[in-house]
Amino acid sequence: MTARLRIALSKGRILDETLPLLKSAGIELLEEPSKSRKLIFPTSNPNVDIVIIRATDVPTFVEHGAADVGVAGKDVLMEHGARGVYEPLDLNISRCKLMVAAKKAAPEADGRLRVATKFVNITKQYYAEKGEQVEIIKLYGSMELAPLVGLADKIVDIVDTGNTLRANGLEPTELIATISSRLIVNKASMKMKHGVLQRLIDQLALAVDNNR
Ligand code: PRT
Ligand code: MG
Repeated sequence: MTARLRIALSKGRILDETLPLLKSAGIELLEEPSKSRKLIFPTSNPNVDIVIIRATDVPTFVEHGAADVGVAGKDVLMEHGARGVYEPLDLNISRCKLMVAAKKAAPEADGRLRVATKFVNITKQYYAEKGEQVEIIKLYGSMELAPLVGLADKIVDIVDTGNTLRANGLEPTELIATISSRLIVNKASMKMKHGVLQRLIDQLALAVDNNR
């Protein structure tokens, strides 16, 4: 008997860039998720289905075994902690940088630096390691707005082309980490479904190499 597998992905760039990799492992969606309100999708492999959830929820699903495997940005994994999952493969997709940014030619803040971000844990750790006391302001999106309206001196955000920063008169000041998306695996699944998971990891690794 072949073990059943559930894969957790998020809509958008991760789904778009993971599907071709899964295809080379013989796993294809049977319907277009953007045209559906479903959350669980069957695939061309009767033993595999795909759940499509928020990017930040992927580590939670995999950690608790609600999905056996998932794909998540390293930023999301760093922020989540992701201690409860294996991270066997860098898929080398959805690449970007996690950066500190500020208004162009902004003077250094007097007093305690205010940093707006959705990456509260990463930001705390980054400034703690620098030995700098900062006030972190948690936002859920549109971080770029914060320096423009005086909510914060700096932001910590994802940068790809830099167009979003430029369009808002901001510039990157420090690199925190280079980011790509990773395959993550539930620890119990890795033991219980080792054969089928190791085969999937090997097939994906081959597809990643062919993309380089
Ligand atoms: O959008 P939602 O709130 O549902 O979740 P999410 O933003 O976490 O998901 P999604 O799909 O936007 O991103 C998934 C993953 O893709 C992230 O966790 C990153 O690892 C990776 N990734 C790669 C990016 C980008 N590139 C990216 N450009 N994530 C976000 N962006 C955004 C960024 O937040 C900023 O607003 O694009 C803007 C910057 O892009 P440039 O090209 O203007 O610099
Ligand atoms: Mg987004």
